[in-house]
Amino acid sequence: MAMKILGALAVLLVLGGAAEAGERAVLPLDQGWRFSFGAANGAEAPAFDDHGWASVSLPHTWNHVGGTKEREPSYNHERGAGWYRLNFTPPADYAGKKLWLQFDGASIVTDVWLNGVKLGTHKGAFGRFRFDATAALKPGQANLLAVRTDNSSPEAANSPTAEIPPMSGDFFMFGGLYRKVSLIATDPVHLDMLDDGGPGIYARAKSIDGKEAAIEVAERIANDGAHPQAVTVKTAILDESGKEVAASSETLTVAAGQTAMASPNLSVARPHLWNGKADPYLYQVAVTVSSDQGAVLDEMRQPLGVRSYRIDPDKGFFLNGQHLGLHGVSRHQDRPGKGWAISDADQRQDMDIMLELGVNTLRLAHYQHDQTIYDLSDRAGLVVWAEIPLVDRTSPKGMADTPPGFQANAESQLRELIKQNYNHPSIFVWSIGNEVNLRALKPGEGEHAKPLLTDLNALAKRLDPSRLTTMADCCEPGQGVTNQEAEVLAGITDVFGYNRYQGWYYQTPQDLGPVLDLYHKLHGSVPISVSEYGAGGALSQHSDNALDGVVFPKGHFHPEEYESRLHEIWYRQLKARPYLWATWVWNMFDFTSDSRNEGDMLDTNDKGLVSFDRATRKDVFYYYQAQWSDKPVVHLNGRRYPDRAYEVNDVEVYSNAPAVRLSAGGKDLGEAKCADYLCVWRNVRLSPGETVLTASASFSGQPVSDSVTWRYSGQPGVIDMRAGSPAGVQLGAIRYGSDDFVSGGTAVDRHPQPSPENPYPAVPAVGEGDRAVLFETYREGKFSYAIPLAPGRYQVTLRFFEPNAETSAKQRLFDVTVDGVAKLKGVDPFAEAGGALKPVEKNFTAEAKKGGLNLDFMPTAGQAIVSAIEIQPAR
Ligand code: GCB
Repeated sequence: MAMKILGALAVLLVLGGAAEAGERAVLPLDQGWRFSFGAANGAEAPAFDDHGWASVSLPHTWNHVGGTKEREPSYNHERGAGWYRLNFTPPADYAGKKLWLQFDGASIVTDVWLNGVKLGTHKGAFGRFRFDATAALKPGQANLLAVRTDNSSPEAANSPTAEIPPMSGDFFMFGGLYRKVSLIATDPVHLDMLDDGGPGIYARAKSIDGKEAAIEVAERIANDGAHPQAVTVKTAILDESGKEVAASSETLTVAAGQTAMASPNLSVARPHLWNGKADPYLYQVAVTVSSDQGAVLDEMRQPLGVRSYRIDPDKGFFLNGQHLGLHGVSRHQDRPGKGWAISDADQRQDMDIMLELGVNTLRLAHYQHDQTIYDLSDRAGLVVWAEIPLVDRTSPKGMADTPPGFQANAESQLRELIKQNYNHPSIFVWSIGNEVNLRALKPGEGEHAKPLLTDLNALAKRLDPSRLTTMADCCEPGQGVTNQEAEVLAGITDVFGYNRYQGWYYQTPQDLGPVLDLYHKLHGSVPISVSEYGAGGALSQHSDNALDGVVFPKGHFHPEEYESRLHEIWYRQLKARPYLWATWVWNMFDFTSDSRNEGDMLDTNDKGLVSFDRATRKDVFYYYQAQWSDKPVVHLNGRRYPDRAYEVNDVEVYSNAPAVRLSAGGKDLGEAKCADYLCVWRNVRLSPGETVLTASASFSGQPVSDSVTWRYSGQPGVIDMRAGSPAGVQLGAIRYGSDDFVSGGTAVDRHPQPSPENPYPAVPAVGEGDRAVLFETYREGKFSYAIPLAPGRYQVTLRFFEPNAETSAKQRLFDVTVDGVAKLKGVDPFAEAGGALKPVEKNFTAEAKKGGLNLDFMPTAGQAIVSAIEIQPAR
């Protein structure tokens, strides 16, 4: 790009580096700011004394939320006005230039003053915007830039954000100048700087055949000079080596104070297609605006990818005529400590990790991201879903209809999204909303989302007829999802996305496929995708068998293993549905959500495949990497759960090898075949103390292996187990593992659903002391435990109770048998304890055979029940 970027600004230093003819000079304004949070009367005036203010550099936010286990002293979730002041001296030879202040993104409402002169206000936390600073700026002298950014909650009294989407959302709205600010100098005649933050050049391949691509370009040339200007606009298409492969010139006269359009049509012979990750070939559109004397007035380059695509409701996504199965992730733009104020290096690291995972599509949720990530996507060949932050609501709280101010801002954010990103070949769909039928769940709070969505869709089609529109739905009823009040939104946009959490927030993980089939059938002509699916996974929380207990989505126990299991079940169903045009995991990284208090973190959504600090790839990361990337993957699960509750464990590996070999403590345990990228060795017995497990496979003769060290500190032949719970617990000297080795029955947790306000809801205690915790969960029904004990005689203790206070004796009767022989007969917990909610303990000895100890719980009335199982070798 013909741009000169001046080095970091030293405050009060006159900067050198004049803009040469035709070059835009870009002066980064990232250093030397003063900052203060809260009202600061008169802070826009140059004479205002900001000595007491903090010294900060950009990107910056005052908020510090998310990614911690405790409230730390640095925690700051204050929302309101933050003031920034910068004293700077731009080069003297900017005189006579047009000068623009560019903000790459500032949150949420931004007011800008230069030398006490108000330049303007921008509303919206994510778009780029520019103000004309020419009249107020003093080249070669000290200038004072004052900026107020206000991220007040839309629900605060007299909030300036009251009509700016998003009204709410599962992500924290950080405040401040969280992206770059720069001063750009152009000639008075230039490519339009005030076109909704767009580049002023908009190029697309209008039609493509094997022989040529017709490229349509729209260029906006603004004349801010006092006289009409005759200009020649040269448009060239350069190939990757920089060679000109097509060019055209147009001469026009731009009236003073006006903007004129040049609309060249070019043709690229034998176009080299932008073909996703396989070949993300980029051309550039180079536009040169020259005066009639031949002097270059402005120059700019934009990326151009020549590609075509279509999305079929039954067959999915086609790029350049070829089917491409799209699999990827969603991404938010925050980091612990930094919030949204992340660096270019952070953006690149995120992209590197996503590419390491093997994604070929990205949903950049729930708003416009920084240009860096779209640029990187262009170069990596990713298929991007880009969206505006119309989340949860289409109107302020309590209003059913969208008020005009809200509509105007949603439209303005959509214009910014589309114009600023029009030239990115990676972007394929514009999304106009996320879960805006959520409120319809609550009678009386519902909204009429359709009028706004219909208008936004039409606007997107007008601004960019070459791309498809989409949106993400949360709540369409169907298949057991009974929120019948929710509006059906499928069909408003060209294609559609369903955010689905079967098995996490509702229903079971197996319910995902059937509900998609239903929607596919109901909306046969609408291509559908799964725009979100995901589960929480806490790095420090583990389960011996996560599917055998109750996991509360809003609770404090989100075992990492549960996240893995759900993804395995979900993704198998998604892969089996070729009509889905794409799927996106929610989410690539854990992210800030101040409404959450769950898993092992505060203010954090832990559905990432990678931890918030990007340091830890959770096990499930490798499940997807094994199937999406070209990398040979052998990953042993469970490295964050090295202290095992049981002597005998299943060992799992994610791998893209057909089979993997395992050794434990140096002993070869043989090969396991990998079905659906998962290779499992059942009932691996650990030695007392440490056992090193090593999994290895050969990839075209190259060995790849992975090791973990597990420890078992209990006694051989001892099992202490909580039934119905995915979590173990230590009670005095006894370490109980989670529910395991079981088939049948239902796990029950007696706690009410936790909430952020009450993450540990109380439950009436059964029994006294520590042991009461065992009776907070149970398994009931008809069920069996096949406990992998070595042959021998064992002492068995079972603990249970009658959970139903409204019952009486003889309502629940069951036997417990071992290999068909009754050890307990006609157990009646109510009768034995003399009432409900009272603990019962039963003991017997039993023989384990070669296949272990098989306990069968056989109801004869009602359902069998057990809360704890304790086994030790009989003396
Ligand atoms: C959704 C939302 C997303 C949330 C996610 C969750 O459906 O679109 O913003 O973060 O659910 O984790 O609950």
